[in-house]
Amino acid sequence: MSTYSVGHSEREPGIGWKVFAVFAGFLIPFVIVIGAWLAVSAHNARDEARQAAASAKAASTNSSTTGMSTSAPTAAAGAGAVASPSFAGIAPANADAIAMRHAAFPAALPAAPTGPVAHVHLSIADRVVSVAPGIHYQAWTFGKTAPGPVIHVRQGQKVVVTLTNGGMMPHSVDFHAAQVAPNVDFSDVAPGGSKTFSFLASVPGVYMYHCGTAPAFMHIANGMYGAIIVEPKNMPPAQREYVLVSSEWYLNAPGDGKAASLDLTKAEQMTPDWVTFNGYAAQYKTHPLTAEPGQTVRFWVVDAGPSLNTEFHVVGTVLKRAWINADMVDAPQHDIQTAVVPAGGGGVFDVTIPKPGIYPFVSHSFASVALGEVGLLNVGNVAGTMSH
Ligand SMILES: [Cu+2]
Repeated sequence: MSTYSVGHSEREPGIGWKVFAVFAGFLIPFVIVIGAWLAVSAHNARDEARQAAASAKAASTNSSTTGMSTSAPTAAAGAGAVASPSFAGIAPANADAIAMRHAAFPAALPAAPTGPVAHVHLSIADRVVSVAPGIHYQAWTFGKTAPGPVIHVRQGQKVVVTLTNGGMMPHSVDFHAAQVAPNVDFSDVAPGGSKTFSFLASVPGVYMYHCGTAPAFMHIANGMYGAIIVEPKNMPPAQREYVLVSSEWYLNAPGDGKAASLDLTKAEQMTPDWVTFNGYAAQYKTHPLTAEPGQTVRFWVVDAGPSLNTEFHVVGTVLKRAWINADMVDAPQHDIQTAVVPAGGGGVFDVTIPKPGIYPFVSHSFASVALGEVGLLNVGNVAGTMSH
């Protein structure tokens, strides 16, 4: 028995190894087949991911170029869309000469019409505009420029707006100064069409106007905005009055050759190539605004966005009077260093500078200065310039 027992115990491993060998004979090929299948699946998955990324990029490129001129653009660039690289600061070799030749957007506040009614004519046109020295952009404009014309009316006037659409798609105009039913008065005008509506300029301030056609984000980013000043009845006097409209530009190409158009992904990510006062980077550095020592200079500032605020600041002085949010009914605040003008909002700021010199005005969000949101106020017609 013991032998048997021993023998039995000695024979058991032998049988086990045979069973294992037979089992392994099936198992090992099975594992190899499964492994090969997993490897092929992973390879296919990588291919599919690459194809999806390529399609997304193609869709993004399409929406940034041809999509801009279609009649049914969408608001979002699409999942996985990739922004084009930054074109910030690109300048041709003769950029300084181009900047000198460029006629600066007139910042001086135009006169308001007299009488009880102010007639405003806005013509929409697709135009190539310059946004920086030598940099061109295919814009949608009010009145052939971006920003559109400065509109100045007086509190209590009836504003009669005639909008004519010379563009390729429906557009509209939304006045932040108006209190009207937007679905009626801010409704779309078809290409070639025209409409007239009116509102009472009852609340004073400096307001944005813009195209409100969906997606308004795209229409604003393409240049369809401007400022309307509803001047209060009793404003303290100012000897110089300037209007500044800040905005961002998001380019799908450098724009130093062929005009760039909108990179919607870049706009969604709020990574502009240029940020400007009155549509052109640093134009009032080359062509400074002017004042005499001791004069009160009033800045009517609108931030058109579409997305970034302006932190308005004048270097070398304080904002003596500041109507924050363009609230012109309550008394102004005094002696402000920097005031936020929110995207879609406005502010009115008075400075009085006794000493001759060159005083930069900026958005103190300094990335915007680097991208062009800077100008100069030359007090006393002094020589030289000033970097900031
Ligand atoms: Cu529009």
